[in-house]
Amino acid sequence: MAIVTLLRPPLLVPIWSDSGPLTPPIGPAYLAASLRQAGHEARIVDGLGENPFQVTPLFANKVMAIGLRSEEIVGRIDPDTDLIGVSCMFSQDWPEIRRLIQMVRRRFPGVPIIAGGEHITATAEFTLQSTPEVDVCVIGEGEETIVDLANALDGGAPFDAILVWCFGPLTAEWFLRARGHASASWTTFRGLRGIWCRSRTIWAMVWATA
Ligand code: B12
Repeated sequence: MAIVTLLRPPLLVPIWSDSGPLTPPIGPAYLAASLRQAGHEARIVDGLGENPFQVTPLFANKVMAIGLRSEEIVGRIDPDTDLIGVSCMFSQDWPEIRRLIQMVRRRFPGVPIIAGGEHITATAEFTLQSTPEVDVCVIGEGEETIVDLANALDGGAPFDAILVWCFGPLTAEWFLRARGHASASWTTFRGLRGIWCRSRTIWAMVWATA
């Protein structure tokens, strides 16, 4: 059993905004349910929901972060966690999410960090290039992929036995292909970093081992 902690960042809105949508973290909830069904332990730190009335000005007072501050989110991560997943849904949140990820990496130097969500799906290659703290970017829906990753980490699916989709270096062309086919590859988790997503029915696969 792997202990997986899923992080939802605070909500960022312009400083002039008079509201921010308070919504439940459905994506992380789905991931947590999948992990639990697969026998793993899943915990969510809901950066918005755990303190929805706290407002923190950020970035020279241009935006407000609603919810927990990133430092507080990091403080709520279980020290025994085996895997940390960060949900990145909105691109406007990315500058703060990146700061959060960097803090997580400092606090948990040996724990794999995976990122997913709408923003990551659109910018996986950029994320890997610009944010070395991220080990894996998951494209698209993450329910199956996160279980695969937790299984791999847990030893249930030995890395060497995992069938992977390899598409070579992460070029722009490669990424467009991945996006176009709503699919991805596994090139990571043992030192290598990469993009991984599942849709084995569509992708023209090259089978390989990690
Ligand atoms: C519902 C919705 C809303 C709702 C609720 C938003 C919320 N805070 O939850 C409302 C109406 C409030 C809303 C508002 C906005 N939205 Co909206 N919204 C959606 C919509 C239609 C569905 C999102 C959803 O709930 N999906 C269902 C859940 C289960 O899926 P999910 O969250 O994506 O999670 C899955 C994967 O992403 C992945 N995943 C997610 N996190 C993680 C983490 C890890 C570790 C892993 C491995 C995987 C993973 O696995 C999950 C399970 O499959 C999407 C478009 C779409 N079809 O996806 C746009 C979308 C997310 N919204 C978008 C935008 C731009 C906005 C607004 C900024 C619009 C505006 N100008 O005000 C605001 C921002 C609001 C905010 N900051 O909260 C864009 C985001 C693009 C971007 N790169 O930033 C999208 C993609 C639409 C689009 N194509 O333009 N939105």
